[in-house]
Amino acid sequence: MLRIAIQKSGRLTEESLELMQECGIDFGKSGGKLKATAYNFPLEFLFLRDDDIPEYVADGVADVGIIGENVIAEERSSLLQPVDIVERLGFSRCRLSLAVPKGAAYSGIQDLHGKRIATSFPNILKEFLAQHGVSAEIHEISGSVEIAPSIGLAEAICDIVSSGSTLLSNGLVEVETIFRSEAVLISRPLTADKQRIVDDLRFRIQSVGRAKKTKYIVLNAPNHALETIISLLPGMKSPTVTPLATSGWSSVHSVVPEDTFWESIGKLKEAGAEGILVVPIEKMIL
Ligand code: PRT
Ligand code: ZN
Repeated sequence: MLRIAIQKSGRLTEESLELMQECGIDFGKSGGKLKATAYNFPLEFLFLRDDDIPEYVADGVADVGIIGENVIAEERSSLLQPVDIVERLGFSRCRLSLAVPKGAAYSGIQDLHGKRIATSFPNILKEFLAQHGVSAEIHEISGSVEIAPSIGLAEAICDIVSSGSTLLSNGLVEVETIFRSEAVLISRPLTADKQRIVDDLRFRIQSVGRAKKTKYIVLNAPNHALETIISLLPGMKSPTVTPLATSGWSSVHSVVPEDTFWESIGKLKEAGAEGILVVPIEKMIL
């Protein structure tokens, strides 16, 4: 049995649970429960505050955990046992940025020399400032960092930014991005039995992740255009081509990457493709 720590209630919770579901792992989570056990996979869930997850994994209370990369980067140096990122999960993307009041003179990171910077991420900030040879005073505060300049606590802040609207509504301007974050799966060193379960879980996560980045495409093509159309569809190996009942026409099946999808569709139509169907893929096993 493997124990996974998941945020109890916050920005990571919904997508963490959704990912488990997409991996085919079912369990009953009711209300304020702190623990749950999967019915069909050797996994036990612990629901915790996100800040506690790295320490619980390091101490062995949990074996693995889902956490924002910013939190593990911040806490890593204070953990007594090693904890590693074993999988990037692609959700809860955000950045840790430096921001100054709108209108403040800022021409580069050197302008922060001797200034006070408020943050909840002192370790990441300290490392960034050291790398740039800037010596500033770091004020650690645990929440509402964005109000620090307006109450005279600091000249700049270092905080998590997603859409940027919190900075904007507090009269702040983002001037440097110091860290990019997404949700990650962390693990401590495990016994062979537990490692096998983690490997199985990672295999499922990767299959789900690949499927999200691709679409299944089915189209009809006149046989004279097949060569061009096939060259536009790399597929996993090569596209499947089957004849249609109408002579001179074929049906072509393939997978296309999500990021070049619209570009591919345009080229396929130009080449003579018709009746193009695009279907989501649930899992992609390599
Ligand atoms: O209660 P618990 O301690 O478990 O949760 P928490 O309140 O400490 O964390 P939570 O749920 O807010 O965030 C969990 C993780 O989500 C963070 O560690 C990040 O990795 C990630 N994440 C993604 C974010 C954001 N986006 C985000 N926008 N975490 C916080 N914010 C906050 C930010 O602090 C700022 O106040 O949202 C504001 C900025 O958002 P925009 O959209 O206005 O720029
Ligand atoms: Zn927290």
